[in-house]
Amino acid sequence: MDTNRTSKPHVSLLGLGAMGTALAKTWLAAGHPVTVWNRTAARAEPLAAEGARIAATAAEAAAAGRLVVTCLLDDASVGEALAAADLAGKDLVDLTTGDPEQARAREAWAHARGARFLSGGIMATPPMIGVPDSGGYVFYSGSEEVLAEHRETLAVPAGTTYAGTDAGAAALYDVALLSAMNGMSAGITHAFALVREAEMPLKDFAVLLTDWLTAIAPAGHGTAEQLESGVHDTNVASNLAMQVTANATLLRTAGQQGVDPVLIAPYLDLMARHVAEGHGDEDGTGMVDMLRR
Ligand code: FVH
Repeated sequence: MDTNRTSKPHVSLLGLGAMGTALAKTWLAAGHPVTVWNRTAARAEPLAAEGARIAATAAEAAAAGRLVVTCLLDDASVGEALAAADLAGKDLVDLTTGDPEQARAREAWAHARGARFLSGGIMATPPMIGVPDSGGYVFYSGSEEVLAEHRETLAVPAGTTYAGTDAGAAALYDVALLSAMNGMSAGITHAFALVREAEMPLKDFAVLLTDWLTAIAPAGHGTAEQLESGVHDTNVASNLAMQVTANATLLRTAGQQGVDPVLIAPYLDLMARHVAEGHGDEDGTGMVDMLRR
């Protein structure tokens, strides 16, 4: 081990895919002693030149220090990789994407092996890791003590946001934000399909699109307020009845442009159903609870 890397906490990192490699490089650059393991050993070798110690097995990597971080493909690969590792007395921080139930089950699995557990949901892409102003961060949930003890180390690659004691919370908020992103991406895809052959250069349209989405995004605050108060029909600027009438224009325009409305139709259908059920004077907030039926 590099003798200069002794004053900062050690990190055992399992998984050197695109994200794991970015994490490893950031901790190494910050002067942390890092022991890495990857199923395909060749992916670990370049990190030796940057100061990483390469473990031959996942169990050896886990044995190298108290803080054990996993960043593997999926939850099943975490169980496989750590099957033979002694986790007694370890703090396992799992940054692998999974669903809330998997995170809770992984916490119970870690506790049964004598480890404390913290689940993480990474809200960043690999190029955002270690870049302070990138906007990237990681949701953490589970043991608040583990986060408190390792926060300084965990904050090196990206910001830390604690989501609660339920180990499944980080996964839940991660998935909620990714789901919202997918809805936005569906809208962006549909919008570009509409204007694909139109006069305006697409890069100019992209400016309009980005500005519009940025202006509209704060509507999420109003949604939260209405859901918390249970009042959906006061201060309504754009009622659903009007919106559903306008939606017919959206669908006709898609037809005129030869664009399949498949990406927006389910949402428009849900709006029409809500109006048919007597909620035309509200905005769309009530549809949140419609989905939960
Ligand atoms: N990359 C991204 O943009 C996203 C951003 C948000 C968070 N995700 C999640 O991070 C986890 C790792 O993602 P990744 O980008 O590093 O993924 P890959 O480059 O595909 O690397 C996968 C690593 O997992 C290893 N692995 C797969 N199966 C097993 C197994 N059964 N046992 C042990 N290791 C396994 C794989 O090893 P190898 O193929 O090199 O041998 C890689 O190290 C992920 O949960 C994302 O959803 C990234």
